[in-house]
Amino acid sequence: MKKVILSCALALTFGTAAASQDFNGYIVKFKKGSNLLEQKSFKSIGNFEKLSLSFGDFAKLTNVNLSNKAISELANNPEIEYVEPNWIIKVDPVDNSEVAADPKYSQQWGLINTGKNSGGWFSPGKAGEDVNAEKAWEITKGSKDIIVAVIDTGIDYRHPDLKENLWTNDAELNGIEGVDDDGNGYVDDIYGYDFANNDADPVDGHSHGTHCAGVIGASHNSIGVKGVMANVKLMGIKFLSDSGSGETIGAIKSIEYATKMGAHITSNSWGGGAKSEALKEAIQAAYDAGTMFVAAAGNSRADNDAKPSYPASYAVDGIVTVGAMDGKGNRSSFSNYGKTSVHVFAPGSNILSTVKNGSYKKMSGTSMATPFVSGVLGLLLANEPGITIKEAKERLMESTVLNSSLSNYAASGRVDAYRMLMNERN
Ligand SMILES: [Ca+2]
Ligand SMILES: [Ca+2]
Ligand SMILES: [Ca+2]
Repeated sequence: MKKVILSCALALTFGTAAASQDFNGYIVKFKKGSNLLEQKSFKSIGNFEKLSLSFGDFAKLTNVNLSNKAISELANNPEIEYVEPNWIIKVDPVDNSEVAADPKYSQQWGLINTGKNSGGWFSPGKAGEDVNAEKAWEITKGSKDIIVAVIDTGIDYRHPDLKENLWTNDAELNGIEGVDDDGNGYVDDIYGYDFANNDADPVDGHSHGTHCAGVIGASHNSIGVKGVMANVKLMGIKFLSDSGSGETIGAIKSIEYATKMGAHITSNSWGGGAKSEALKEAIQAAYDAGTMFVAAAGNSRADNDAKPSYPASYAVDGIVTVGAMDGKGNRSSFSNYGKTSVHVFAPGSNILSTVKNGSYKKMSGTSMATPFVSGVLGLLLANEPGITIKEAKERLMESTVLNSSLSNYAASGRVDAYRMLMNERN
């Protein structure tokens, strides 16, 4: 009886999803001890890429077009836990302003909103509607002990404003070319990994990931912009291609890599596809290992309480979902919201940060609000080593400023790094 229910549910998911959501092949989860993958008859179904993850044995099934009946049969195999589509995932859409921006701190209203921040593509804001970074920096500017993984389109790790704050895998940095020096399963992964192209070079050919990285941790030096954290280690994990799209399976591998390599926080400015059990399990496994998952609420102007947006809406405690606000402290017009499912708001309109090839640009999106929160949480973890991620999420949410303009849109309000560090609570 259980199997019938399962396959019905599966068919339903596929039926509704296929109409609106793209996917590439399938993710298969095997039950413990299954040796199906070794069996010849099973291999004839299609091309299986075996994946042994910390939370189970999986395979990515590609080069095959399965009928609903074939999928049901597969799902009903007693050695298979579930089969689901390998969704296509994209960077949250952003306004890619081509206007060259002068790299000046005075334009970074999200850090310190004077109400007069200038710089071309910016309408006057309201003083104080920011994450209160300058006051927070009197307490801490971060620490090189904190690793924040940017899971995105990669990072321009040669960017003069980022290169001092990059995570490196020292065993590989000082190791032998062509050899997996630290035995983590990946050869020459010095700055992170590229799961879009399956190589060890997570350089950013898009700019979205580099922009997020700069919001978190651009150096406080004499050039360009400042990150929320002056000191941090940024891990570059790429699963979104240079055109900005990727697959669920790449997201899963990225989260597993970040967790394994000791990231405290993963910053996730992407979304798309329908629900994936395997992706949820990856986020849960990261949480169980002590890694926080900060997620963009999405840019569809939609209510996530009514219609879930993934990965932001998975029911995993470690997820912090971030909406975007503008320089006046109002919800950015594009931002998703949710009285229960969106946890906090942060600056996300007209955000100046680093982009590829050593440049700077303004972008807008919940994609930009997300790294603000990753950085703010990084300050807390740096200042209070040993704080649990559950406590950190509570501190973040309970110390927000409860703008009336945001009160219908989130479980709390606008992030305030200083109040959070001072343990001020609502
Ligand atoms: Ca390695
Ligand atoms: Ca090596
Ligand atoms: Ca700088």
